[in-house]
Amino acid sequence: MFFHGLDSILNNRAEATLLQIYKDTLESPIYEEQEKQRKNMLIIPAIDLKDGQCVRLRQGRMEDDTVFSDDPVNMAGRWVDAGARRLHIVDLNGAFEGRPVNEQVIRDIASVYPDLPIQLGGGIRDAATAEAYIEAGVDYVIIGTMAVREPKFVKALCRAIPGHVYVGLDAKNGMVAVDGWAKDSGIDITELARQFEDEGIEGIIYTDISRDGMMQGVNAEATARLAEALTVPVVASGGITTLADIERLLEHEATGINAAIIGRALYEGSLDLAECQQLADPPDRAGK
Ligand code: AMZ
Repeated sequence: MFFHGLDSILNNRAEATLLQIYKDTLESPIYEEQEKQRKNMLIIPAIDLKDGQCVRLRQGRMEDDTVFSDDPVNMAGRWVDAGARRLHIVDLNGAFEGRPVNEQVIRDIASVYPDLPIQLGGGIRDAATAEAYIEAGVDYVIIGTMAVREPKFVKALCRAIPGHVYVGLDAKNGMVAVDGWAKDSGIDITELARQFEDEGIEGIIYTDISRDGMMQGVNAEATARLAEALTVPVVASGGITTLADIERLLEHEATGINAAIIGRALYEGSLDLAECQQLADPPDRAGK
C-alpha cells in the first residue's frame, strides 16, 4: 500500500516533469520558428461579386471591372472541381454600401458546397450580419472598415464567434483604405494590425491595392514585413500573376505568410490553381 502510494506520487511527478518539458518545447521560440517553417501555404481562389456577377476589378475601382461569369455558384463549382481547399468571396457592392448586397448568392454557394470552407468579406459591419453568415455556412468573416473605424468591434466579434474572424486590411502606400477602398483612413497598416494580435483573430488578410487586379506581381516584401511584425498569420492578396510570385511568397513563408488569394490570374488563365497549390504544398503532401 505504502509502496503503491509512493509509486503513484513518483509517477505523477515524472508525468508533471514530462508535461512541463513538452510545454516548454511548444512555447520555445525555436520550436515556434520551426512550426512556422513547416506549414504549407494555402492557395485561395477569389470570387468577387458585383451586381450578382462574378467580376474582377482593377485597383478596386468599381467602374473598371471585367465580368467573368454571371453564375457565381457555377464558378464556385469550377474552383471546387479544380481542388480548391477554401474560397475567398467578396461582396463588392456590400463593401461600398456598408451592408450585405449579394447575400443570396453567397448563401447559395455555401449551401450548394457545404464542405467547401468559405471566407467572406464586404459589408459586414455588425455582429448580427457576421453571425447570420456563419449560420448560413460561411466559415470565416473578414472585417475591413469596422476594424479601422471601431477596432473594439473585432474583439467583441472574436468573443461572439471565436475561430471565425479575419481582419482584412487593404493598403495603398502603407495606409489602410476603407469603404470599398474609396477612402484613405490615414492609418498605418502595421500599427493597426498589431492591435488585433491578441484578440483571437485567425489572421490578417493583407491586400496591396496598387497591385490588385493589375497582373504585375505581388508585393511579397511588404507582405513579409507585415507578417514579420505580427504574431498572427498573414494572408497575401493582390497582384499574384505567375508561379514566380508564389515562389517569392514561399521564400518569406517563415515570416508567417500562410495563404495567398488569387483572382484575375486564375480567371485569365495565367495561373492554374492545382499547379499553384502543388508548388505551395510541402514535399510530402505534394508527393514530390
Ligand atoms: O475591390 C474593392 N474595392 C474592395 C474589396 N475587395 N473593397 C473592399 N474589398 C474587400 C476587402 C475586404 O475583404 O478586401 O471587402 C472586405 C472589407 O469589407 P468591409 O465592408 O468590411 O470594409
